[in-house]
Amino acid sequence: MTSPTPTRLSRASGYGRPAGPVRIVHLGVGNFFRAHQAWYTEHAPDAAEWGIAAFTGRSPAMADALRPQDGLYTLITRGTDADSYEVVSSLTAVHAAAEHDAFLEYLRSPALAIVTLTVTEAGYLRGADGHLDLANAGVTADVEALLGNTTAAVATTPGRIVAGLLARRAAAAGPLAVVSCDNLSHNGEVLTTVVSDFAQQVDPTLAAWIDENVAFGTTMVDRITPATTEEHKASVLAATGAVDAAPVPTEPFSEWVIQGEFPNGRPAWDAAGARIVDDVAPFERRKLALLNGSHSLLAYGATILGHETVADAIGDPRCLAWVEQWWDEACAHIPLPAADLTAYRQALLERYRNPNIRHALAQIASDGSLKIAVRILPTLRAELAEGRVPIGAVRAVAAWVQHLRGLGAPVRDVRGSEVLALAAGTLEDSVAAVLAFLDSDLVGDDRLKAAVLAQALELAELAG
Ligand code: CS2
Repeated sequence: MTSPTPTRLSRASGYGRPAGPVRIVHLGVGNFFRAHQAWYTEHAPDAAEWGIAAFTGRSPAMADALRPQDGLYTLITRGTDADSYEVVSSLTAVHAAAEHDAFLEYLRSPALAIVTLTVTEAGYLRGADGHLDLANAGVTADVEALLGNTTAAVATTPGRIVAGLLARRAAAAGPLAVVSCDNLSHNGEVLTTVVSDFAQQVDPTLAAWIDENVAFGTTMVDRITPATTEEHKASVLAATGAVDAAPVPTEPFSEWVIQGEFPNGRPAWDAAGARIVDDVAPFERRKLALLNGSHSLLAYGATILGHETVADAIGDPRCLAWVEQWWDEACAHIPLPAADLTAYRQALLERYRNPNIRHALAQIASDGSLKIAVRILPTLRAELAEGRVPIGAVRAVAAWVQHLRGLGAPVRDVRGSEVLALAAGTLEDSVAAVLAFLDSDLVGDDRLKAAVLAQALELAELAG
C-alpha cells in the first residue's frame, strides 16, 4: 500500500471549504468547542454564510497551531469499530486572547450575530453568592482598565464581554445573542449575572442597552473530547496524508440543546442535529448529574484504584457499581420520564466503554472545587432533604477529600492553595473542612459527616 504524500493542511493546498464571513465570535478555542459547536456549524446547511472568529484563552498555543493551516483542522471521530476523518472549515479566523482590538472590531460589526463561550466553569469568576467575585484580582484590574479607557486590553471573560458590548453600543451595531456553552447549571443566567455585575462597575447605563439588545442563551452541550496526543497527529497523517498540528479526537455521540433568542439570526444548527427547546433545564440536570457527575466520581474514586481512563474504570465492576448507585440517586431528582433516563444511562455506559476514546481521568479531575458543586451537590441536597444519606453522592465527596489529601489523580485546581488547605490535619478534620467549603449548611449534619468519613476510609483501604 502506498501512503499519500504528506501535505500541510491549508485552503491553498485544496483542503476545506472557502472561509465564511465572520458572524460568530467564540471565546475559548479548545478541543471541546472544535468537536462540538464548530462541528454543528460545519454541518448546518447554511455553513457557507457563518464563519467563526475564535479566540484562545490565556495561552495563545491554539492560535499559533491553527493559523498556519487557515483555521482548518481534522476531526477524528473514534467509534468502537472504526475511525472517520473530516476537515472542519468553520473557523474563519483564530486569534490569541491578547488580540483585543480584533475582538472589539468584530463586535462593532452589524453582521456579527452571536458570541459563544467555552471558558470552563472557572471563567465565570463567580463568588460564593453567585455574583461576580469583585475581589478577584483579574476583575479588579479589568474594571480599572475599562474605567480609564473602554478599549483598553482586558483579560477576564466578564471583562471581555462587557468591553465588547461597550464597543458594539458605541458603534450602534445592533442586537446579538451571547451564549454560554459551559457545563454549568443555568449557564445563560450565570453569564447574565456576571456580565451585568461587571457592567455595573464600569458603566451603569450599559444595563438598559443590554436589556434591549442582548439575548443570553442557555445551552446543554455534550460530546466527550479528550486531549490531542502525538498519536492523533500520526493517525491523521497516515489516514489522510495531511500534516495537521492540531487535530481533535472525539466520539460519535453528540448532543446540543439550546434555549434562547437569536435576534440577529443563527446558523441552522437544528438541521445539523441541535435541539431548540423552550426549557433546557431538565436536559442540563440530566447531563450534569449523570454524565459529568459520574465522570467526577470516577476521576477521584477510580484513580485511587489505579485507573487512568474512563474506559479502564468502567471496566472495573467496583467502579461500575459506584456509578450505578450514583445514577440511581441522581435519577430520583431529574424531571424526565424513567424510560428516557434508562436509555440515557445505557448509552452512557456504551460511550464510556468505547476503547478508542482514551479519556484521561486526570484531565476530568481538574477544578473539582467548581465541578463538585454543579455535578454532585444538587442530588446530595435533594436526597438529604428527603431524609436519605445518598452513599453514591457521599462517595464522590469522600473521593474528592482523599484526592485533596494526595490519593489518586494529582490536584490541579483554580483554587489550588485554598482547597489543598482543606485537606490538612486528620481525615476527620478534612471531611469537616471540605463540607464547610462546599456548603456551610452541610457541615452541621452529623450523619452526613460520618458517612463521608466512612467512605473516605474505605477508599483509602482500596488504595492499598
Ligand atoms: C468532563 C467533561 O472534563 C470534564 O470535567 O466531565 O469535559 C465531559 O467530558 C463533557 O462535558 C462531555 O460532554
